[in-house]
Amino acid sequence: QAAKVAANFTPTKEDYQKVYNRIAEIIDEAGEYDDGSFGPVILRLAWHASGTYDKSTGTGGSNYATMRFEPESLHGANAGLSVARGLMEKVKQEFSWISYGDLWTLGGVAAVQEMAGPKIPWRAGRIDGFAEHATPDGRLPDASQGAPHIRDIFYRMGFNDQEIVALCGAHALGRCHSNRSGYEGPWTFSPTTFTNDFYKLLFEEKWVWKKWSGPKQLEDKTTKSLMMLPTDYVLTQDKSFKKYAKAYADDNDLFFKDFSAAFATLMELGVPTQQFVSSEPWTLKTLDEQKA
Ligand code: CCH
Repeated sequence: QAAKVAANFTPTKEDYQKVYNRIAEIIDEAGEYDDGSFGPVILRLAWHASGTYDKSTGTGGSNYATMRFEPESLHGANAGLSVARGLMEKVKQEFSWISYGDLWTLGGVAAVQEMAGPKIPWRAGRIDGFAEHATPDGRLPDASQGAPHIRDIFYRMGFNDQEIVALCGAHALGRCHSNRSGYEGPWTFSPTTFTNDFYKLLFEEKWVWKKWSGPKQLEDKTTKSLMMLPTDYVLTQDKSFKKYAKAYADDNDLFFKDFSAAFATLMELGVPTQQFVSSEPWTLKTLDEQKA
């Protein structure tokens, strides 16, 4: 451990695999928390740390891990992510050499892979920034809105319609918490396993507005135990989005391939190319693969 804090320590792929492994262990140590995994909330941290990117100004993105600072940490969209930042802080105590941006995005990669998702190619090289790099509120999507808003937000990051729809398939995982976003409930019956069920359910279930005092959200007519946000439902209503959502509902391999590519891009938003420690991305192993 002492060697790792020495100034001349240059971490290798193996060192990052050790960090990955520690995150993977923590994902599994959730006990009674939510559906028994910290994976979804760790994934959401990685996404919100990256999704602030604005291609026209080159600001935001994962490079500086600015969600550590107020007011970004207090933005409404980031409610509840202190849970994930706290878990990542435990990892940081053990591997002090890693930057927060690398740590949080590696968390996103570990979450997807450990929850049976596709492999996500990943590169190290983000550096810690300062409070003045923090981004203004309003850069992350508002779930109550429609297709124009989703396009405004994701086009600003540089994504196209196909990538938008692929990325939103992450809602196969996790749930909404009324004390965080105001919305309530999971999208799928297996919220800790990465699948294309989000798209399948969008088309197979009949979705009706939930009658409650909370924000407008949909529930499945059959069991009333699943939910969709207005922005999720738009993926079946907008002609261009619908084409991709249908394709992912019909073809899990296509979804995995497209999600992996779009998510790898998302994790690198805002990071100057010359900062990456390797030109070729690394594919890190799951805990299961290392047992074999
Ligand atoms: Fe999301 N997301 N997301 N989301 N999200 C929420 C939860 C998760 C939107 C809104 C919400 C992506 C895109 C969008 C996850 C990953 C991704 C919640 C509930 C809202 C609201 C938060 C709460 O109450 O805890 C909107 C709007 C969009 C796009 O328009 C993308 C892209 C990703 C990742 C690639 C994950 C995972 C969760 C579950 C978190 C948890 O704690 O279980």
